[in-house]
Amino acid sequence: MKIYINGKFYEKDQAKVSVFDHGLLYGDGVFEGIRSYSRLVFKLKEHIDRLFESARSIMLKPPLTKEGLIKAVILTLKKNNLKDAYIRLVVTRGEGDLGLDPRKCNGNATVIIITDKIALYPEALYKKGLKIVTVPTVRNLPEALNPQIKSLNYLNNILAKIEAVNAGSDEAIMLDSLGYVAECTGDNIFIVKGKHLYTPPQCMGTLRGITRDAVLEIARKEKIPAHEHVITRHEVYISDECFLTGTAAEIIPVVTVDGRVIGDGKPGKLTSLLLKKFREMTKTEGVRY
Ligand code: PXG
Repeated sequence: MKIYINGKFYEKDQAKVSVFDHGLLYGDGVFEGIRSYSRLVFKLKEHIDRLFESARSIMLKPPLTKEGLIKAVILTLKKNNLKDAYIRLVVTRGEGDLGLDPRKCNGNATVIIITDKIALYPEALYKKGLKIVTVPTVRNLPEALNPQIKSLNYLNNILAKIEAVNAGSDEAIMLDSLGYVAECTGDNIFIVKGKHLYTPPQCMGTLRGITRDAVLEIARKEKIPAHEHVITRHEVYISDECFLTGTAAEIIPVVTVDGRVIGDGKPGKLTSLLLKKFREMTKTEGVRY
């Protein structure tokens, strides 16, 4: 495995950054999780745009242009000869003396690109569906650490994941500070009621997921009415179908939430249709390498 760090490639056991990197010391940095399918990188431009937006918000200047980063991602995929891959793109504030002040890093941001085989939920779970719970840890307040910033500081989500695991559950629903459904630890959430699709708006504690956007795009094409609307736990409990979306999981059905059975307790029809259309999209759209 060849890992890209600041323009050079290293074997896995040699791929190291300094203990003074502010990404490690303070979680000061941003990242993206991207996937490629049969040598097509899915929504690469959208991921790079989101990375640059996260970076701009925390006043971190990536050392490469968008085009330069795209080239670096493609080069890393080629070097590793991966047809289907999970790509982790990380930009940290870089190496600097102790202390929060980003100026200590002198603008020497670190770029890391790891490409690996994809580790997914087992296929059986797509047929069976996930059992998930709502957890006590609420999603970060947008006015404190906006969830739109895909930063290296993921403790908010990790705490929620720990609570889900402790409850013997596959995933966690995180609420926003008003008690509305926000998202899961690394996925967005959708419900189906009647013929309508609902997902929380991105303004309160919800990352604008690229898979979420792809599902909304498919819904528009298929003339499925889709709404970005606040969702309560009650609305999830009485929904006909529920599913999660994310780069790693794609579209995965949910069959119970807080012990309430969703619909008939099996992955729903609309969920399966959307997954089928999504997989078609990943086969035809993307940047080829
Ligand atoms: N919400 C959060 C909080 C996320 O971190 C998503 C939604 C889905 O977004 P995309 O753009 O992927 O549809 C994410 C996704 C991983 C991993 O390594 C991925 C994410 C976060 C943490 C880990 O699987 N991001």
